[in-house]
Amino acid sequence: MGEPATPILPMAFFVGDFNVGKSALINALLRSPLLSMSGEESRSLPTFVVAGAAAPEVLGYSRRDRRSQPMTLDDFAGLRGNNGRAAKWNALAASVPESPFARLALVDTPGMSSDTLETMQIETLSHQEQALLVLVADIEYWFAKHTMDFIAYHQQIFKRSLMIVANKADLMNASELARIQEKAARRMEDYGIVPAPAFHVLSARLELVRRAPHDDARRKTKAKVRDMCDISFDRFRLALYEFERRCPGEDAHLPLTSVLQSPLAASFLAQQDGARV
Ligand SMILES: Nc1nc2c(ncn2[C@@H]2O[C@H](COP(=O)(O)OP(=O)(O)OP(=O)(O)O)[C@@H](O)[C@H]2O)c(=O)[nH]1
Ligand SMILES: [Mg+2]
Repeated sequence: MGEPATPILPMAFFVGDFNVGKSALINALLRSPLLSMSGEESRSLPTFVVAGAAAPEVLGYSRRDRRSQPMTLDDFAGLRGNNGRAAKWNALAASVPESPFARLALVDTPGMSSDTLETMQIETLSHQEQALLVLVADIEYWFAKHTMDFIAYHQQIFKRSLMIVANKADLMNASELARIQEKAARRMEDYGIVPAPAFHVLSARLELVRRAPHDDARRKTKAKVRDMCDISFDRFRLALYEFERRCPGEDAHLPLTSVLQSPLAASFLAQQDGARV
């Protein structure tokens, strides 16, 4: 109503099964443990993370009155899983100085079961050209049929705006990793996933402590595996920068409330609501 239209921010949606490391990947990109990670199934709230000023800012989008409300970092951190307090909110947003992306919002989404091809109901996202889908799989399940079904399904919707991450590569040995990497495109194409999307085998865990070479997780991982994971993570990071660069727009930080109001976020949240009914 007389206000300037909210700009459409590019957004990378991290999507995948429970516990595959969606939140860990975003934390690794930020190199900061902003989002809670857990080994248990948790329907975490969709969380939009953008770059912001010196001090972090967080807010919740209230389910009842559809308004954004500021919250403290402690409250934000306490909203793990789908506990009673989380039910009040539809989504969370955070702006943090650690984000290396000028405009790209990193969107953590609730885990879902790829086994049953549960989806996020994202068939009709408006401004889909500004959205990148980062499909995250646990590398342990790379050879499972449901992993391929999951990719095939989302590729039909997202065409080329799709990227695959096989996470937890630190749990494999170097020759297994090399074999998976080498054959990934062929495996997807054999499955009818054509053209095969970009594929990244990496480790969020190792990346999170990349600047801490004496950290146990890095020390206990074989050098060859570590190097493969680091190189692969750098490529993944670069691919996200390239996506951001391809999306039109200015590099100015928006107020956090307008992140959730941007048409792409709004259409994502509307569909999530529908999915929960
Ligand atoms: N070994 C290993 N473990 C990881 C890696 N990334 C994440 N994890 C662990 O996997 C578990 C799940 O990580 P999360 O980031 O919470 O996974 P998620 O996909 O966000 O899970 P939900 O939000 O519950 O769907 C945690 O215990 C993490 O510490 C990794 O690269 N290597
Ligand atoms: Mg999570």
